[in-house]
Amino acid sequence: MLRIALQKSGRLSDASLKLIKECGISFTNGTGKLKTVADNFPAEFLFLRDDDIPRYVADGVADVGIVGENVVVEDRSAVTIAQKLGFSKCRLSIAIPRGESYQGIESLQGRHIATSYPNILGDFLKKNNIKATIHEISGSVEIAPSIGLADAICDIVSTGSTLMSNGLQEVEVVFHSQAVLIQTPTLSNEKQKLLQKLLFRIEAVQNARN
Ligand code: PRT
Ligand code: ZN
Repeated sequence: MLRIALQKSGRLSDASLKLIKECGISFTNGTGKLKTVADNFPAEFLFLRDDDIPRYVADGVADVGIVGENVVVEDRSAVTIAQKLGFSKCRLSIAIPRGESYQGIESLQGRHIATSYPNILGDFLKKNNIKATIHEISGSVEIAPSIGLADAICDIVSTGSTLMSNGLQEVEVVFHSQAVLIQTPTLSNEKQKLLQKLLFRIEAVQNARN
């Protein structure tokens, strides 16, 4: 049986469940249940917080999982991206207070940047030869500049309206993200076959959508 980790509730949940359903896999999920077995495919679903999914998959507690690429890359767990899924698209961007002048990335030299993505941001700054101080905070990153905690932020942007309402302007896109299917690097032959079957169905769903 293939163990599949999905986000319990959040921005990935609905689209993940829809994809599974369109793959012809059905299950009855009682409210609040954290585990359920599919009716018509040898699979078991685990419902987890998205941040925990890469580690569960890396540890082999789950064989595969659906999570944002941003979380996978930040987490640095030993997992493989088996398939990009094309939903929950967003970007990780750097933003500064609106009206502040910005002359390109050099403007970030020596500044303080608040983020929940210290690894991805750190790599980006290093690649661009920028020395800045990263302040890791776990939520409400957008208020950091207005309370004097940082000069800039690096956070997930979708429509841009959160930046706008916090008086911020997007100045650099650091990373483009979407939901991805991740897998444990070592799967048994039997599970590998089940994954191939699932990937085949996902591809068919994606082709039908385009
Ligand atoms: O509870 P759990 O830990 O499972 O969920 P979570 O609250 O950590 O994550 P969740 O459900 O908010 O997001 C899951 C994934 O959806 C993220 O990891 C991204 O890959 C993807 N995604 C897509 C987004 C957004 N769009 C998004 N807009 N994740 C977060 N946002 C937030 C962002 O942090 C910011 O606060 O929405 C705000 C910006 O949105 P706009 O539209 O105002 O720009
Ligand atoms: Zn989360």
